[in-house]
Amino acid sequence: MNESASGGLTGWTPGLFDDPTGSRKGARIELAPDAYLLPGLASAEAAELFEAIGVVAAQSDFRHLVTPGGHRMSVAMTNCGSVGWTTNERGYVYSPNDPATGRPWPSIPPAFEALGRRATDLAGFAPLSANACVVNRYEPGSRLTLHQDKDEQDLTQPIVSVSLGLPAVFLLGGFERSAPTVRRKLEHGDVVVWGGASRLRFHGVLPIESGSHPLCGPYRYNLTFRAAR
Ligand code: MD3
Ligand code: FE
Repeated sequence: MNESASGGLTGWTPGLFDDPTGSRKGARIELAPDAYLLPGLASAEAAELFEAIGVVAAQSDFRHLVTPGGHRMSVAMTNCGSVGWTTNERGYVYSPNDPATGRPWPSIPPAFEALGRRATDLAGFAPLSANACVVNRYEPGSRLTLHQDKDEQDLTQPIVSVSLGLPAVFLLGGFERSAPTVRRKLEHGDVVVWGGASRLRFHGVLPIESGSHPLCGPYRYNLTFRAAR
């Protein structure tokens, strides 16, 4: 791969970190400058996180947003925090209220806060002061096309992503949509932290394959902790 075109993506070493016996756990894998995969970091607390997702969804249920272009997103989402990511007539916005309920979004569960701090610490970033958490729910076939996360006010702070349930293949790109991408498998309990030089990289998720996960059933969940406001 051409380094300048890819913006410094670190290639995948097949087989080295994907040992099902658990040798991936505890590693810190640099995906690109300032972008780290922490395999299995959340696996021990996955049941607690999954339960907390249920508490959030009981107050603000999952919904399929319609993009400003008029497309129904295949990923269902909800939020917790002092603001949540949603759409309105102006486009994508962080809003203090859930438009579906008219009420504030549920608060960020303590288990999310603690994991966000631990992840930024292990990845070598200053502790994240997240005030928004986007919760994505993928069913088989759901995907996320290449995009940048750039609606947050403080782009100096990283984003922490936590994967639960069915596995996914995510795409990590460069700084233009047309730049080359690398594929990477994300499994239950995996955490990714990206900031600094990689904060505005394009990224996406390939369509999820159907399956059944012992904790999460037919779904993949992804939490992203953000400094949005
Ligand atoms: C970017 N969600 O909600 S971030 C989103 O799996 C979103 O649902 C993804 O993108 C999901 O906006 C999780 C995946 C990711 C991983 C590594 C990155 C994005 C990255 C490294 C650099 C830049
Ligand atoms: Fe994103």
